[in-house]
Amino acid sequence: MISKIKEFKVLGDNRGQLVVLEGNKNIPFDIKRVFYIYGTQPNTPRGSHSHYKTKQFLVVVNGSCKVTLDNGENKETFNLNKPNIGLFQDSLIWGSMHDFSEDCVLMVLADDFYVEDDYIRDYNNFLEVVN
Ligand code: T46
Repeated sequence: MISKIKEFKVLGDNRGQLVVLEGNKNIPFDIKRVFYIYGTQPNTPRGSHSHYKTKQFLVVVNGSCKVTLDNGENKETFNLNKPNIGLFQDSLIWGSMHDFSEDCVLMVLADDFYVEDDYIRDYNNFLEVVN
C-alpha cells in the first residue's frame, strides 16, 4: 500500500456535522498552505505530477473524485467520497486526480508554500528520481 486513507472524527449534533483538521495532530505536518479545486470538467484529470519535498493531504469536502497515487513501482486508486476522509500524498509520490463528480470540491492541505521548482511534471523524470 502506498498511502493510507484517514478517517476523521465527525463532531455532529442536530445542527449538522463538523470536522476538525489540525496540523501535527490529525494532519501529519504543519499546514502552510490550503487550496481547493472545483468546477472540474468531465474526463479532465488534474494533478499528474509529484513533488520533491512537499507533502499534501487531500480531502473532498463536497462530491467525490478518485486519486491515483504511484510510487514508481505500484499504483493505487482511492475513492474520496466523504468529507470526513482524507488521503495523505507524501513527497515523491506521483498523484493524479480524476473522475470528479460535477459538484466536487477537492481541498488540499500542504506543508509548504507554492514553489514551482518543487514540482516534477514529467513522468519519466519522476521515474529517474525515485529509482
Ligand atoms: C494537486 C492538485 C489537486 C499557484 O499559483 N499556487 C498554488 O498553490 C497551486 C497549487 C497552483 N498555482 C498555480 C500554478 C498553475 O499556474 O495554479 C495553476 C494551476 O496549477 P496546477 O496546474 O498545478 O493545477 P492542478 O490542478 O493540476 O494541480 C493542483 C496542485 O498543483 C497539485 O499539487 O495536488 O491541484
